[in-house]
Order: sequence, then C-alpha cells, then structure tokens
Amino acid sequence: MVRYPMLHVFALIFIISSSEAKNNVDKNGYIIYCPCMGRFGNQVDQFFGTLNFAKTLNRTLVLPTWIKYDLFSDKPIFVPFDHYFMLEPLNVFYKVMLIKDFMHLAPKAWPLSKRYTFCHSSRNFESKGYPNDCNPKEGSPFGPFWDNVDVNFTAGSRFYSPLQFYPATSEDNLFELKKLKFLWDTKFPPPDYPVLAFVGAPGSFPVKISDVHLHGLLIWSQQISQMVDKHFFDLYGVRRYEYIGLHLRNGLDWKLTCQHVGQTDQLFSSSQCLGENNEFGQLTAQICFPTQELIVSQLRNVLQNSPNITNIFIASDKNHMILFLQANFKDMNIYKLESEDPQLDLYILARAYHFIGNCVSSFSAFVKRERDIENLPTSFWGVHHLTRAINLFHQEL
Ligand code: GFB
Repeated sequence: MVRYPMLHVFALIFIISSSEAKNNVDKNGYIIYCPCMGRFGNQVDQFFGTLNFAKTLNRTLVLPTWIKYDLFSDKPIFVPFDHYFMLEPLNVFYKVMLIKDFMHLAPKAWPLSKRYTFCHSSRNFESKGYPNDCNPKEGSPFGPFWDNVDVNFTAGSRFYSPLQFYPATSEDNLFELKKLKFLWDTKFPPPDYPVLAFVGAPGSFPVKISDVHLHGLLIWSQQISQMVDKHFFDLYGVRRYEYIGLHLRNGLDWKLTCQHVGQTDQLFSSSQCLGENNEFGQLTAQICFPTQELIVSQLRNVLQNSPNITNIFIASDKNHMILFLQANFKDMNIYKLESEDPQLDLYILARAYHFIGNCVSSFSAFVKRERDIENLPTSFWGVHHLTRAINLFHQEL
C-alpha cells in the first residue's frame, strides 16, 4: 500500500488544509470569478493565470464550476471543478476551495454589504440603457453562472482599471509581485473588500508561457479515468501509449476562425508552435485548417517512425474522417469514442504514443501541456518542426 507515498502526503495535507479552509474565514480575502470566456480549453488557459494572481495577492482562490455548452440547449451546464480534476495537488500548491464550499462560508466571509463585483471598466450596454457598472449578470453565461450559486451583487460594482493582473514589466520577480499586491491591497483592502468577484477570469488567454508549468497541478479525477477505461481502453483492448492520437478541429466555428489567417501573426493558442514572437514560424492556413492531403501525408510520416503502432485514435468536434482515413490506412485500427465527450478525448489524446494536434486550438494546447509533463512527443498539423517539449518539472511549482 505504500506504492505512492507522495499521494498519501498530498491527501493528508489536503484533508487538514481543506477542512480548515471550509470552516475558517481567510482574513486575506478571496478571489472568485466567472470563467465566462470560451469553452473548456480557453477556461483552463485562464485558470492558470488566475491561480498565480490569487497567489500573488495571497487571497484564497475559489474554484468556479466549469461552464459547458450544450449544442441542443441555450442553457449552460455547470460542472464542479473536482468532477474533472483532483483537488489535492492544487491544495498543496496553494489555498483553493470549491465554490459550493465557499458559498457555505459566504454568510460569514462575504457580507451582503460587501458583495461587490469587479470589472476593468464599465460594461454598460448603452443601447440597452443599463447603468454605468459591471452589469455582471447581463447575458449568458454571466447571469446563469452567478444565479447557479445564488449570488447577487448587492453592494454594486467596482472598476479596477488601471490595475492589471500581471506585473507591468515582463519580469515576475519578487519585487514586482509585491508591488502588484501592494497596488491591489491599497485600492481594495481585504477588510473592506474581502472578496474580489470578477466578471471574467483574472488570467490571460492564451496562457502565458511562464504559467504553463502549472498544468502539472491538473490531475484527472478518478471518475474521468474510470470512464476512459470503460469507454475506450477496456472496451477496445487498446493500451495506453500504443496508438497515435489525432485532433481534428474542423467544425463551423473553426472554419470561420481560420478565415483570420493572413490578417494576424498569432491566433488563439498558436504561440505553442510559433513561439510568442513568431520565432518558430508564421501562421498558415494549413496550420489552422489542414487539408485532407496534408493530414494523410503527415500521419503517414509519423507512422513510418512508429513501427509497432497499429492503432489510431481520432478526436474531433465535428468530422472524425473515419472512412476517409480507413481508406488511406488500411492496416490500421481506427477508433473514436462512441459518444462525444471532450474530457475523455483529452485524456486519451494525452496518453498517445504520438499526438498530432491543431496548433491554434486551446483544446490541443491542453493535450500538449499534459504530454510535455511526461516528455511525450507532440507535433502539429502544418508545422514542420517537431515542437519542443517544455519540461514542466524544471520549473518551480
Ligand atoms: O476547448 P476549446 O476552448 O478549444 O473549445 P478551442 C472548443 C470546444 O469544442 C471544446 C469541442 O471545449 C469541446 O467542447 N471540441 C473541440 C471537441 N475539439 C474537440 C474534440 O476533439 N473532441 C470533442 N469531444 N470536443 C475555441 C473556443 O476553441 O475556439 C471558443 O473556446 C471559440 O469558444 C473558438 O469557439 C473559435 O481553442 O479549439
């Protein structure tokens, strides 16, 4: 039973610190936010910057629900943070708590007279005649998110401009971080503003390279790994690390997004293969939306270098191209999940022998970061150099 001694230590520290956090008010205050921008990959990117920001301010980070969008309903779905990820590693790194636990503490920690919401500057929707404030519940998923936890901003809005979430200089050294904390604490002292409740995530998209190492704290929950076993590994008898994983991002929203190629040097997560200053190359249409010919030739190259691999797993938001790929790779077993599940797809892609992703997509970026932790190779459609693995464990957590 002592196979994973570190996990036991994590668990013990977690039990002690989480029960303390659940019952005691943090005098340094809290940060809570709506992950209202984009879908899962975007929300994760912004989570990392938010975690660092909370740490800089020494406020407890309230972990929001993830927001999921259903194609067949205009109502967002709220997924508890720990449905996808374990809390223990995060809690060892920093003080965090689930939003549902925070709401139990809220009558003590967040009096109604101090329930402010924070935004950069007015979101006043002039045409609708709304007041000059954050209007935090205007629109979806904004309103439904706060309604889901029964929060009303009874004290009104506060604009935080010109404050930022990151130090003004590119150096995140201790002095700059302390200065940032000083500026926020001066404008919003914790006794008067015990909770900084942001209309959107106080973290950047795409994730800053300096925050990428935080991905090491996101460990999939048991529910997710058991579901993957049931719906993929055990079902088809495929073993981890013995298949090629492909991400085909090709839905209508993506087609429209890729029309911006040519007008910009970077698009969404493209810095993961092009570098933050395009030091590794330029954005092309093939990188964003690869043609069928490119997909076949690139996959063929990868397979030539993977002699013992006979399985391919395909994840897609729209067209998995199963028949087309089957016709081109007759000796291969080609799989996809029976029913659509983005998190299961991510889990499986991260455990492929080799992964070919879409450099512009933050969905692929999630997979690449998880693979980098294990030094597993990733390449991207339309990118000819194999993208370097960033060894996350060399960074200090
Ligand atoms: O994850 P995400 O932010 O990545 O959003 P991008 C894309 C969403 O599409 C995922 C679905 O969260 C999934 O719900 N999706 C994409 C997939 N690829 C797959 C896949 O392989 N399998 C499954 N099951 N689902 C941004 C969006 O997407 O793209 C923005 O966040 C906007 O809202 C923009 O749409 C154009 O960075 O690819």
